[in-house]
Amino acid sequence: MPKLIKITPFEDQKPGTSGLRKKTRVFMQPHYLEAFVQAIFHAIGGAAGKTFVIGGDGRFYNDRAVQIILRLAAAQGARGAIVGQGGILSTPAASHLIRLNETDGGIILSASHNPGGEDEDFGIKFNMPNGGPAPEAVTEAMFAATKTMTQYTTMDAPDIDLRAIGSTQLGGMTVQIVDPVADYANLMESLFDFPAMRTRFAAGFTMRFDAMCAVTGPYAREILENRLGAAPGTVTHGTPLPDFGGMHPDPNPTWAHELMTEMMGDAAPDFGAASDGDGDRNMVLGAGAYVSPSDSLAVLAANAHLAPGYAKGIAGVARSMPTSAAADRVAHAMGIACYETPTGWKFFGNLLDAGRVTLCGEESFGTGSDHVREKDGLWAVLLWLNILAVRKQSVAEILLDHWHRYGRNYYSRHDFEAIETDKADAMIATLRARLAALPGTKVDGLMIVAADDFAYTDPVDGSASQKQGVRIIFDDGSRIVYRLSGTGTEGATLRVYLERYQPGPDGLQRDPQEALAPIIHAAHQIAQIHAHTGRSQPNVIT
Ligand code: G16
Repeated sequence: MPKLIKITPFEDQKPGTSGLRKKTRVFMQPHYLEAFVQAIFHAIGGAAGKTFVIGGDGRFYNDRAVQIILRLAAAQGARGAIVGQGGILSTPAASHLIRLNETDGGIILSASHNPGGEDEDFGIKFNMPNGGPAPEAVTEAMFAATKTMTQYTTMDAPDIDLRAIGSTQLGGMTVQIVDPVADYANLMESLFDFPAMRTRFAAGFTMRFDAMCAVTGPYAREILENRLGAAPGTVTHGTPLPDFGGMHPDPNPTWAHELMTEMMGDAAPDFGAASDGDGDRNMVLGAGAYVSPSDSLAVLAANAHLAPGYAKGIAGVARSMPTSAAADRVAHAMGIACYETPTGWKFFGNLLDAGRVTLCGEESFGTGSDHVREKDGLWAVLLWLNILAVRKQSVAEILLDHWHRYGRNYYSRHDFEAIETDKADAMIATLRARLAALPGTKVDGLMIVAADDFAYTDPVDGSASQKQGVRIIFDDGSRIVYRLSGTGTEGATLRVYLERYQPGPDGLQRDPQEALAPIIHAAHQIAQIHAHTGRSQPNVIT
């Protein structure tokens, strides 16, 4: 029997870049998760008669949250729920299940790359029937609903056994527990040249995949070790743990330091990769070679046709504004469209649905294609593997060849984490107030030719988004972008994105920090980072 629970509305349930992310204990408060799920149902016109995919990255509270969501959905007349066994689904696998089963959307539980545990982070987001994150109009409707949410409907029912694959009933709702890996692995096999990759592994090609004790472990083991024949032990930290083994599951040089050390060492495997908490991010490395995410997108765009799923070519490429313009150069040379969107995978959805682009990527270690509507860590790793298998060159050789052909967009992101929010806001406000006066002025001898706050109008549905990052552009095309992260849960994170183009053929193999040094210095001067925040050094550099 459905039962109505009266509550006082929560005032802090505003979704950020990718859903609602908070400390786990915030979500564990009575009624907190329920209120947000009720707001999701409200924003999509109710749950009655609908089917949803439900799953998460296995972090602390994942299992309990799945049970809560199932009870709300069943009590409100949902027809069905497709749940990953154990409540587990990587974000790209959830996106695929939504599309494969043509459901009315899905609820994904994850705080992505943020640490997990009772004292760490938790998150929830809704994905649309196209498999992609809810666009801003829908997340705004959810937020509006939370502000007046005075009741929700649930039911008294015992927990479902999430480990038992098969169908069961919860009230009038059919709950189908599915293998979280199989359909996703089949999709990958349909896109890539598995025989070529198998041959390569059989010939002694070596790889390390660091799953960071997060959700991709079982996916990577099945695909890399079982289906492609990579040596057992290729996948490390392959068992998902509720606290990710205390690791920070963010695949970047700072947090995936174990993999970095191995790949930069004397006994490095041929190829290295890591993924994040929910499996949508990736970092890619060769022996002695780090591939920046912006370069990765450009290399994948230039070589995608080598994989069977993209043999016909790609329609276009999209990147988030702070991502480097490396992919633009490839698109230009190929004569295909290139789009620049705000940060957030949700902004790629319309372009993918409309067939305007095939590949998308972001500097924040996200790459994907139109096979799902999320970024996809293992997909990117497999496309790289496919390219390596066909070209029979090393990662370093492929990178160098790419830079010789297109020039190199030196790129780095400097993060200043856990700044006091009011100080970060004041810094950005001061910067915004100065934007009109900056063009025509010099900083450290560098001439500023343009300064603005990025605004975007979606070319498909005309929706507009303002204030998506402050851009400072110099006369040689170099660029600084300042943004405050929309995914943190503690204070503010200032992201400073730095880029400089080197045409080549000389100067292509410098250390990015050294190549960008004048721009880094100018970035501190222009925004007065130390004066505003007390910080003179970033704590994460990617
Ligand atoms: C999310 C979004 C990405 C975004 C990233 C960083 O990724 O889906 O589109 O680039 O956050 O956003 P921010 O700079 O606002 O922190 P994920 O992997 O956290 O879901």
